[in-house]
Amino acid sequence: MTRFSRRIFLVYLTEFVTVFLGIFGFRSSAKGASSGVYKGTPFIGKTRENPFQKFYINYWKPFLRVDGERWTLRVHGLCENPQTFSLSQLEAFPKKTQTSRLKCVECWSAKAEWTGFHFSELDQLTKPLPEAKGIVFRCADDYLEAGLREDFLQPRSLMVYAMNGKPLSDGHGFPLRVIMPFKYGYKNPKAILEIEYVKEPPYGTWSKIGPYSADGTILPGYDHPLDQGGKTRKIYGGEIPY
Ligand SMILES: Nc1nc2c(c(=O)[nH]1)N[C@H]1C(S)=C(S)[C@@H](COP(=O)(O)O)O[C@H]1N2
Ligand SMILES: [Mo]
Repeated sequence: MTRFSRRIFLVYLTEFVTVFLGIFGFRSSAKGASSGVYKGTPFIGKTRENPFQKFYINYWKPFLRVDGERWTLRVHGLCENPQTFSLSQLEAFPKKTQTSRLKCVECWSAKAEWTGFHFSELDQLTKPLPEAKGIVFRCADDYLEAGLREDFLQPRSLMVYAMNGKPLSDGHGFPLRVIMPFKYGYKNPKAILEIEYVKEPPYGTWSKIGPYSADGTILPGYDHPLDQGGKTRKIYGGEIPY
């Protein structure tokens, strides 16, 4: 082998090993998540296994957990004062706590007590321009969701960092998520990294692919509450009040 072809060979070998490890590394983490071996792996993924049977976890893609000490929330776009916040700055806003049900468009729902702050706290500091009608959220798993600013300003919409009295778990969206109980789960982005004020909300990850509406308001139909044994019941549209 000439020196040149040996170098080419080594480059190919390195690439092959990287791809091979990439595929199997990913597989084993995905398998870990679905068999409930969730803690102890640095990857966060989707799971419905114990201990998550009373509140499933949905994530678009597996991702490395967010480091709360280094994490900052960047708020930018159509506003006078783009700003970056640390978690402790967000925790210093006036606290709001509410119990509400999260309803996935796949039919299950589950209930929790959520604590955080109202979106208007951010608005007061960042001062969105009058044309900023939409808000975009970009998340750690490459998920994107968006909506009308007027919906985020509704009294039941919350920016949440704690669930049932404890900081959000990685699975449920550490360090920051949206809770909007009158919209389907997919309008409740988790593990938020960045917020952008825009003129018009674009389609989010799910409404771009699937038959899910961009608006995401809960429609009349049926629900299967996990905390009540998944029994079928009728719902009437909007927030499920029980
Ligand atoms: N970052 C991110 N947020 C997300 C999702 C996601 O895939 N990635 N899935 C959404 C969907 S479809 C649902 S039903 C809820 C589920 O919230 P949970 O995982 O806390 O039960 O999260 C929403 N937020
Ligand atoms: Mo969902």
